[in-house]
Amino acid sequence: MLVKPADKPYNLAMGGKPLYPSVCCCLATLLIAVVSVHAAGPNESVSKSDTHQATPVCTYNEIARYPHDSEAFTQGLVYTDGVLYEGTGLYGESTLRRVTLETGVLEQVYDLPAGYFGEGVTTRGAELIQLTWQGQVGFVYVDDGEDFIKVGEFNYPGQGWGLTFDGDWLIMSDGTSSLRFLDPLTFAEVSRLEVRDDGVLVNKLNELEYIHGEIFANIWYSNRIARIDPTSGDLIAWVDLTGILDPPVPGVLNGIAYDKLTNHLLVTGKDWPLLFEIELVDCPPYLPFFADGFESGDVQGWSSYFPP
Ligand SMILES: [Ca+2]
Repeated sequence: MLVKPADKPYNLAMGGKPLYPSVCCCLATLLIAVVSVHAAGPNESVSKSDTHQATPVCTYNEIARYPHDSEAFTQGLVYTDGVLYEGTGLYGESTLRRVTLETGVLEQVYDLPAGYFGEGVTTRGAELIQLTWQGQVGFVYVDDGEDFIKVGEFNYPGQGWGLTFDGDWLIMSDGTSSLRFLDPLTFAEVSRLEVRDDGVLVNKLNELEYIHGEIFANIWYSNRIARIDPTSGDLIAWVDLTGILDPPVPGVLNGIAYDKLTNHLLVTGKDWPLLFEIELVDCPPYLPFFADGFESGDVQGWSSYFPP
């Protein structure tokens, strides 16, 4: 029997990850943010020297808000060349979809087999890649404008959570503090990166987006997004989206896409009725070594293999 989030806060019957945060978790997270000048991962204890510099916390300006399918259990979001793709989860309900940003209208939907719980989605040239949570399989599709056509599969150990592409490597989260870098041709793991906030591991890295040479990651059960240096794994800043959906719904923030033409982020959450276009403010600048404009979804080193 499938357990929907409206029926039960934790899908323990599926042996799965809990779907909604508890009030305690939210209060604890808030308390950490208030009492500590060192903003840390929401699920980590904080024990640092006062000589350490606090991690900056970015805020945001809302540019626009768009309708979003309130039954879309968002697990992946990517915006490429003006096209918004979304992956949704839950057993028997998982999809890959192309969506009109401004209206939220579903242009195209691909239903995953009922035994797969869809997770992160990214683009790699003309192809879309989608993870599954515990299925240990990823799917490769092409969008021919009318249908999503599945053209391949690959396997990986453990769980699949978020996915993005930096032009050279696929970057994948698995619910821990690790990010895996995968060869985009063979899908073999080539390296791992541990993510830390001032030395403290940041767990539950979820939906990802590669932006201006940085990795942005939703933190599961949190209203925060981590900006991660892909070389060191160190946090550059937090992005605090607390209160962006008012009134809130039980589903958590999960979905980051990026419009490189406007430098705006597109963010939403699981079963959220709205998708927000935002700009970051009070933020440290993007990493200085990256200035050629490459973003997730573009093809850099692999262009000879994946024509646009
Ligand atoms: Ca994304």
